Amino acid sequence: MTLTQLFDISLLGRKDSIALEYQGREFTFGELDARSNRLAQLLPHRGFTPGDRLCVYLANCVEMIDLFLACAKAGVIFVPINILYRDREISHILEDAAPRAVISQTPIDSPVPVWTLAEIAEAAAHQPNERPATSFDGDAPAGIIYTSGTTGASKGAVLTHHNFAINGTNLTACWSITAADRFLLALPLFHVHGLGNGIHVWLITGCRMRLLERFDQRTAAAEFLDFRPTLFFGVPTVYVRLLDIAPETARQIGANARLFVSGSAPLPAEVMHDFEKLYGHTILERYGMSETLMNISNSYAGERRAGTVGLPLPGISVRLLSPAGEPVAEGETGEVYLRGPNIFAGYWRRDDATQAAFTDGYFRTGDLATRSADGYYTLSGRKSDLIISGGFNIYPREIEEFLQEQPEISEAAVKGMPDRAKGEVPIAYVVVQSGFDAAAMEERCRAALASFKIPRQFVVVESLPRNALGKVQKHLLPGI
Ligand code: MLC
Repeated sequence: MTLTQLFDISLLGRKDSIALEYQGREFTFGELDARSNRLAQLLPHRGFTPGDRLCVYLANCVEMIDLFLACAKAGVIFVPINILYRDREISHILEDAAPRAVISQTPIDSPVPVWTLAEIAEAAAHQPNERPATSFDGDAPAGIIYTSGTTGASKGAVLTHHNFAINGTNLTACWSITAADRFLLALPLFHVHGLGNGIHVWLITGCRMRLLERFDQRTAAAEFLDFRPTLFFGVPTVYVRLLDIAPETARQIGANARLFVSGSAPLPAEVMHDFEKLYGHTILERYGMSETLMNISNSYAGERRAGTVGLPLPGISVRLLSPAGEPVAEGETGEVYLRGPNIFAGYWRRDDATQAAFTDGYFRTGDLATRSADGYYTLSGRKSDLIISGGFNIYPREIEEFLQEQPEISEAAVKGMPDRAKGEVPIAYVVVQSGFDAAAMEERCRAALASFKIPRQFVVVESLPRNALGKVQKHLLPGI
C-alpha cells in the first residue's frame, strides 16, 4: 500500500474534519488533500518523474506537509534538510541526493533550481485538484533522510512507503492513538521523529494536530493551555524544559493529556520521575533511528520502566550479538541488530555502506544494549563516539575535519560533555599554532556548521593522546 492510499482513511474519509492548526489558521483534511493534489500535478510540469528527488530546506510550516504529501502522490522522493544546516552541510546533501530542485525560503548556493514557497504556490494554483495517475507500489522510496556519518560526510537513508506505513500503523496501534486525540507537534519535520512518527500517526488516525514552527520554552505553557493536547512527542531536552513550568500549570496540562512520548536521546530517569510528580504522567520512552524508524517501545498499558526503551514493536526482530557475532546471555551487553518491515532500503547510492550495514539480513545499529528476563531492553552505550545534543546527532569526525582544515589548528579531537538540558554538548581539544583565537574560531564554526555542532569550548592541549596505532584516545583527554 502506498502512503497516499493509507492516508486516504483521513484525507478522503474525514475530509470535512479539522485536520491541522498552524499559526491560527485551520485546515480540513479535504483542504490538505486538494493543496497537495495541485502540487503533485505541478511536479511533472517542472520535470519531475517518479524516483526524482525534491530537497526541502524549510522550518515547520503547512507547506512542508503539502510538499511531503505531493511527493508521496507523485512518486517523488522527499529529501528534507535540517534548517539549522549551513552552506557546507547543505552542499553535501544537494550534491549527494542530486535533486531536480530545492525549495527554500532563504537564498542558498545550489547547483539546481531553488524555488520559494510563494513561487510554487502560485504555479500550483493553476493545477487541477486531482490525484496524478501513478503506478508505483509501497516498495518505492518515499523519503531520504540524511544521517550524520561516522566517516564525516552524511549518508542518505532511503525509506520506502512501506517503511513509513508500518512505522505509523505500529505506533498508532501500540500507543492507542485515535481520531479523538489532540496532538501538539513541536518537533522539526526534517527528522524522522517529527515526520515519520508525528505526521504519520496524525494522518493515519485523522486526529486534530496543532503544528508549531518549533518548540519554544517561553510559549510552551500557553500553547499547551490553549490547545489542550492529549498527545505530545518530545526529545528529552523538551521534557527538561517542561520541568520549569509552574506546578499548577503543569498539573492542568497533565489533566488534559493522555500520553507523553520521549525519544531520540536517552531520557534520564530523574527527568522521568520529576515529570511524573509535576504532570501526573509517566513518560513513555521508545527507541528508533533514521535508518529504521521505530523499533522498541515501552508498553502503553503495561509497565513503562524508567531507563529502558521497552519491548520490540510488532514485526520487529531484535538480536543482541557479541563482537564475535554470537548471541549474548540474558543481562549481558550486546550490539543491537534489527530486522523488520521498518528497516530502510539502504543508503542512497552507497552500495558499499549498505552492504557493510547488514549481516544475515539484520541491520547493525552500532548501539549496545541488554535485555532483561521479561524482555525489556536497556540501551547501554554506543560503539561509535556519536554525541546527541538536544536530540540532534553529531558525529565528532565531521567537526574534527572542519577544525583540521583551519590553518591555526594542527590537530583536533571532539567529544561530548554531559549537559543537564541538552544531554551532551560538543567540546573541542585542539593542538594549535600561534595566533589561535577561540572566539574567532567559534565564529568560523558558526558560519559553516549547524548551531548544535559548534564546540562549547576549545581546550588547547600540547598534543592529543594516541595509542600505538595513532588513534586518538579520547577517554584520556583532560576533563572540563
Ligand atoms: C533549535 N533551533 C532551531 C530549531 N531547534 N531553529 C529553528 N528551527 C528549529 N526547529 C536553534 C535555536 O534557534 C538556537 O540556535 C538553538 O537551536 C538552541 O535553541 P534553544 O531555544 O536554546 O533551544 P532549547 O530550548 O535548548 O531546545 C532545543 C530543541 C531542539 C529541543 C527545541 O534541540 C530540537 O528541536 N530538537 C529536536 C531534534 C529532533 O527532532 N531529533 C530527532 C532526530 S530523529 P542558536 O543559533 O541561537 O544557538 C531520531 C530518531 C528517533 O533521532 O529515535 O527519533
